[in-house]
Amino acid sequence: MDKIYIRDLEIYANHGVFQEEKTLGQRFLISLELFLSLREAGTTDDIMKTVHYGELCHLVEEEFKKESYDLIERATEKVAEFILLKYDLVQRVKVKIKKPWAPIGRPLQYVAVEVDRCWHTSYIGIGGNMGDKDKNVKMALEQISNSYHTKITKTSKLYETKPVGYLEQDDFLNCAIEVKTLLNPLELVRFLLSIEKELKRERVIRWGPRTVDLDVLLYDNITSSLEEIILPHPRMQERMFVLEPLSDIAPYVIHPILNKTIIQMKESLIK
Ligand code: PH2
Ligand code: MG
Ligand code: MG
Repeated sequence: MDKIYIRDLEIYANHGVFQEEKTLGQRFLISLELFLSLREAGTTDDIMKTVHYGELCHLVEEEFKKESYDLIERATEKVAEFILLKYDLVQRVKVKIKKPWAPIGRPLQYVAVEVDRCWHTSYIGIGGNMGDKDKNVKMALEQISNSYHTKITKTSKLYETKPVGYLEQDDFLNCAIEVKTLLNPLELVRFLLSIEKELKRERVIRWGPRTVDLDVLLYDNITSSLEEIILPHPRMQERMFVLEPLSDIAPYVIHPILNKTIIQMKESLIK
């Protein structure tokens, strides 16, 4: 991927754990690597097709001075987030912040932290079979959209489906969405759980009735066996109520373990 580099942008600011650092301030050196395609700017000579690096530097300075943090980890995270939220063209950013005057009582060249952040693509399955199903699904979508860190980029049709697993319950309403998110998998699962909670989901019977169930199906090409998040979703290939909506928005996306497209998985489930 193409890149724009900014090396050692010098900013005087007030980050640090010690009170002297907060009151006196000190020098910080910010280095950035922006990952974006430069092809269109390169062929058209149009500044609108790239990032104006002068403007970026001034905005980063303003952002960096706005608040005083204890940790350079926090300050670095905020700069990365600011850039990814402000510039749609930038898909990934590396931010390195050096603190050459770190007050450790010994001479040193600098301490620094670096973070590497990007927009991730995830597919989420949504289902519900209690109360006003239409409204519950809509409210879940709205809550996801209202967050600053996750945006819905595709939405499938809504499907009325028969309950699978525990049969003594009402029909479900199911759909699937594609999101772009700054959250890591664990943060995404916890964010979705907080929405389930807000919509008054109570976990009583496994696979039983719920106002809204939000399942992370796929997250980039990641596989995970953590208890809190198994990726891809371990039962997605067995469930038509997942594959049907998902094939509306991601027919050719490949399951990273089964190595099959969503359409192929759907077809093998019919047969
Ligand atoms: N979710 C389940 C269990 N069974 N059946 C349908 N039709 N739709 C669902 O979303 C669903 C289900 C567990 O999450
Ligand atoms: Mg589920
Ligand atoms: Mg669930």
